[in-house]
Amino acid sequence: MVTLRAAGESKAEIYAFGAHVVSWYDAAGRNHIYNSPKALYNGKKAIRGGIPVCFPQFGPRGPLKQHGFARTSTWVIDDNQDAFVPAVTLVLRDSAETRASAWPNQFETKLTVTLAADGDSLSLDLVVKNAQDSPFSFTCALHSYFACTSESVVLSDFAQLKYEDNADEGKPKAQEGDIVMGKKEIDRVYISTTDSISLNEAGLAISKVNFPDAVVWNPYVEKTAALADMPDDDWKKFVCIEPGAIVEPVQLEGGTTWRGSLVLSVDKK
Ligand code: TA6
Repeated sequence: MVTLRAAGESKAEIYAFGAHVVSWYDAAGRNHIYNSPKALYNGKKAIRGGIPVCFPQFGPRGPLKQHGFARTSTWVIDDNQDAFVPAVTLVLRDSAETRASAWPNQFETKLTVTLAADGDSLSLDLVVKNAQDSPFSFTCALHSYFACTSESVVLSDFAQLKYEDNADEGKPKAQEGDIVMGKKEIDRVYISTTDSISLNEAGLAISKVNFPDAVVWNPYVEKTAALADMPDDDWKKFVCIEPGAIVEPVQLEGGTTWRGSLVLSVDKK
């Protein structure tokens, strides 16, 4: 695990397994990331909570296992780290195992996590390089579990947007007004979303670049009871807002690079 530190009580912790951010404490010492106390850290199962990197497949949208192999692979720390900046770059490259998978492409994926000097912002930059001559496509998301009281969360940045309702057989729908969380299972892929999203209940500003879609998820009672690695009541303690490139797979020409960014900031309004 890499720990980044900056002003005040700020820190961020990232596991090499999955390049998985598991905490971000702001300068005042508030952890904005939810982690399940029943998460497994066995190097096999994806860690429940934090910010799983879903790549090269989001969800069941393709031939790979749910959310692809990136979150259950061990990434390596990139060589040229600047020890004086609270940041770390982790790298995942194709391997015999991935080349034998149903997504056999040559790639190099990097995740750079940067803690701002004042500790009140954390950014994640995901860079995917096509390391072969032929093109490939992928879907991805930063599956962020934000610590908050889900029953108090109202999201106002999705009005009028189209979404796929995965709590209702994936039916295409349109969002009317605010999303009120904590009343039922919410599992929606919002399409062509705004790049600034406010999680007011948690005092968090979420901004994204080049992630056209965003998933909003809270499993509520029944789905949470079916999760072995989450306490039954913990649906009350988080909302997932997951910037992603999901509905339209990214088509990447040989030798080219795709980049998506997520910046989380304490909302100082
Ligand atoms: O958050 C969107 C989603 O695809 C949900 O459908 C739910 O399955 C969630 O991801 C968690 O997936 P996981 O494989 O981590 O249990």
